[in-house]
Amino acid sequence: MRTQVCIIGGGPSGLLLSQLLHRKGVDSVVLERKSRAYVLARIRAGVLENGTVELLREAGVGSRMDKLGIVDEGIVIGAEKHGFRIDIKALAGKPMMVWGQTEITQDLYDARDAMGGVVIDEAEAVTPHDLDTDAPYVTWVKDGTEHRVDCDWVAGCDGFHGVSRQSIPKDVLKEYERVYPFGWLGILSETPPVTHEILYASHSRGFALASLRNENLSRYYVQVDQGDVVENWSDARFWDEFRTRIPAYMAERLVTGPSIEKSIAPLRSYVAEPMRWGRLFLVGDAAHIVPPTGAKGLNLAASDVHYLYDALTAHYLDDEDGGVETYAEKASARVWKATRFSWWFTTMMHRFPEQSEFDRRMQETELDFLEGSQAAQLALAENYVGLPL
Ligand code: FAS
Ligand code: PHB
Repeated sequence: MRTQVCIIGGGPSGLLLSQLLHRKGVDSVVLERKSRAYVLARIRAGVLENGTVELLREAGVGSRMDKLGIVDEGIVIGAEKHGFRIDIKALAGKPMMVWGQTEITQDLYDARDAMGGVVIDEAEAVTPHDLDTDAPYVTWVKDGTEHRVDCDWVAGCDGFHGVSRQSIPKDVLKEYERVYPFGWLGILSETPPVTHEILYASHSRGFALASLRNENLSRYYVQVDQGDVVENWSDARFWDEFRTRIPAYMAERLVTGPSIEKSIAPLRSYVAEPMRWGRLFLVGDAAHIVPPTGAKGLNLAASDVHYLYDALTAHYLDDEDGGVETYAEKASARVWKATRFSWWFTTMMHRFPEQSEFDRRMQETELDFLEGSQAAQLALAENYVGLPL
């Protein structure tokens, strides 16, 4: 088999890149190690930057989002007893879109099928070869048979635990990491959301977040200790804790119900460089992980896809390699800015074990300053809605 771009990973990064390239006549093969059902069962991101919304429309997968997605113009910050709103759209000039990653992945799978895109599921032992030559290739095993695809480029869209980043020599790869001493326990419940604008609540008992997927599907999170497990959290315990941490005016109207999904995600900031080695490009979670506080993970994946899509279409359609040569530098610069914002927002909003009284007062003062400063709110708004691509 031969293709122009071999894409390892069939999550949002891989499927979106494949879809965009195909619409420009650039051929790709997607190799995904899990089944579609497994990929679609993962509950992840919910808030889209404006740039991501535009890219999904360009890929031809925006119609359900435009019909069913919720356009949000602000967020609410909870500060122990009260809350205040930040008018993101008035400050940064653009709104956000609340539309679940699961829906995006479903739309991308459907679009790939409709265009006859090649997405090979349950591909085992996917292995890139000869990445530092002009003739890379990728092998995999499916139903016990080994397969090979020769290609011009390999896009490593295989997430944090994928094979692509591991293919960069140890003496070339530089890694930067901060692991946070807490995680997020998230639930989905078929209940009317307590708020239509995302709530980020800072409370002495810990952080909480209120989000939604639609008018009867709420997505809520509470900060939990590092190493905590879902088995420690009955629905009743979750609801009590969540109700305590959100502003009183929201707690009064909270509708609770059984969780239909409940999981704990660890929080880390992680960046790998370079995002290109030879004929391999790293895209999305394969290259970086951010704490979900700033709603940047999926959006950063989309911005990497934007840069690589531009680069590869210029390479094939205009015989121009400026984008290929500058992909790593441009994508990485934007990754670091989103990493900074996610770290800043996480540090301000969460309780750190053993934090000093001084640190606690700094957090309270940071929130107090944010509430009263137009400049501070503008800085948050610009980052939240997405810095320019
Ligand atoms: P993904 O990890 O989504 O996809 C990679 C794909 O590659 C997977 O399907 C995997 O099966 C496949 N793969 C891995 N190794 C392979 C191999 N060797 N061969 C073939 N295929 C392989 N982001 C937000 O913005 N907001 C959130 O609230 C949020 N919550 C999250 C909660 C959790 C628990 C996690 C883990 C992440 C969350 N994220 C959130 C971030 C998340 O949305 C990612 O940024 C997003 O999935 C990135 O997409 P991809 O880069 O495609 O990586
Ligand atoms: C979500 O809807 O899952 C969500 C929203 C905002 C975040 C993180 C997660 O910052």
